[in-house]
Amino acid sequence: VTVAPGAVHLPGWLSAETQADLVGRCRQWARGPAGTRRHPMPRGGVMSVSMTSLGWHWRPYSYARALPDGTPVQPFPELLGALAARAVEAAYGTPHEGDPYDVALVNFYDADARMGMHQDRDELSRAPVVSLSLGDSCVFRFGNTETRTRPYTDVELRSGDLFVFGGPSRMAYHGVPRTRPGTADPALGLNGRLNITIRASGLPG
Ligand code: MD3
Ligand code: FE
Repeated sequence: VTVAPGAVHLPGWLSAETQADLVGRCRQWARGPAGTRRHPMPRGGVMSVSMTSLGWHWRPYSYARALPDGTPVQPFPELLGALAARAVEAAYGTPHEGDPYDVALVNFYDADARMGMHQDRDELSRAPVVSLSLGDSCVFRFGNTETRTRPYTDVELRSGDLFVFGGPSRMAYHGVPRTRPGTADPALGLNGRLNITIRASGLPG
């Protein structure tokens, strides 16, 4: 389903097996030395979403090779690079060309977590962002490139959904106004929502 030019939503793209596999891997990544953190925001407060960065460390609002305390970032899993290439091809029907995928951000949402409207502009590359959702459903708000306010479209994201944001949608404002606690399949064993975004930093190797 094309939601806007370059924004393609493929519901249920991940098999149940791949979803369960990714949940297990996210748990491992979150437990690593460069694992989950809730970032402080420059204007005060702390993000309600817990994040783990792979490949490059995202700290508001730039990428670094290591955490502020010097802990090295965990490597970018080639599994996610391969998944991103398949995702772009599934969404657009053409192979991914351009900057290689080298960053993944794993976001964990508990029942109260939200993400305010923002643009993703910390990457030097304009390669599409690949988003994979696991666990609880959420309301995903897809806006415009000019303002963080209306017009926007609310889309329900469910476990297994793929969303690819490229072209003119790459710089659109977007956010997660709420999740739907308790909607995850109990068999997945995840209490909350995980979102994996796979990106090209555009930074040198
Ligand atoms: C549209 N994550 O990590 S994924 C983020 O569900 C982020 O955790 C949300 O926004 C989440 O920055 C939304 C969907 C998404 C991700 C990246 C985008 C939409 C995007 C980049 C450009 C435009
Ligand atoms: Fe974002």
